[in-house]
Amino acid sequence: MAYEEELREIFGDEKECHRMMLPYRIAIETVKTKLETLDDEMKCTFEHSPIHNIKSRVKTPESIIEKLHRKNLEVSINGLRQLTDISGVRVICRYVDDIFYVAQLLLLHDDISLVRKTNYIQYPKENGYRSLHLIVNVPVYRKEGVQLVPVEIQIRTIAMDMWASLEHDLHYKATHEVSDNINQRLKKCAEDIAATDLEMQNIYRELNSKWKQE
Ligand code: 0O2
Repeated sequence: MAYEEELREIFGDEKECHRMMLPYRIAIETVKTKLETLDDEMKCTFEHSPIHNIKSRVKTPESIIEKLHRKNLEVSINGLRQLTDISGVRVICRYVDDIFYVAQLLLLHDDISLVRKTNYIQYPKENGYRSLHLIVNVPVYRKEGVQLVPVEIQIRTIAMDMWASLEHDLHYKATHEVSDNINQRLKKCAEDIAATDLEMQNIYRELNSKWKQE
């Protein structure tokens, strides 16, 4: 099937596409509201805001079709329903401890169910990538009834986000295959950043316990 045909087959015209992607946008808003609320609560209770900022995106039709091909899935609505990262939320935390705290608090919500957790912090990817990934199902209430929508939540520190953004940018901008030497240097940057993250975490813990004692 030609690319234009595939797009039309799954997403229809612009209006149909907008309606079809609505549950994915609602699921993102639901997760963002929960995260903002828990951050607010932490601020009020502990005078510490674990979340630095939140980004989100709904995968574009083009990128959905590219992924269906890459994953060898049927290029159809059924194939699309097997993707778990159409709704994506990225949570940027201040310290490493905050990542696990935010994840733990979010998963306490009864209406959120965990589908998959991948801990790329304890087990970084071969290239040095670090983040905590959660796939959760979120109920979206519409006039047709309730629909469970998967959302991919990536939780990482400011420092991990800096590495991931630049690494993505460098690979995207590269005009030819990136050499082993460059990959090794990028991995070393990720390791240095991870060590800095831990030291910042330790400094925070030390200062915080002192402030608490005063
Ligand atoms: P976008 O636009 O950010 O969504 P997949 O890679 O999705 O086919 P899997 O195993 O489901 O397979 O995904 P994984 O590895 O858990 O995480 C996918 C997403 O995590 C990626 O989304 C990136 O956002 C991020 N990610 C994973 N590995 C790396 C990495 O090595 N470097 C960087 N910079 N980001 C990474 P997409 O689909 O690439 O794009």
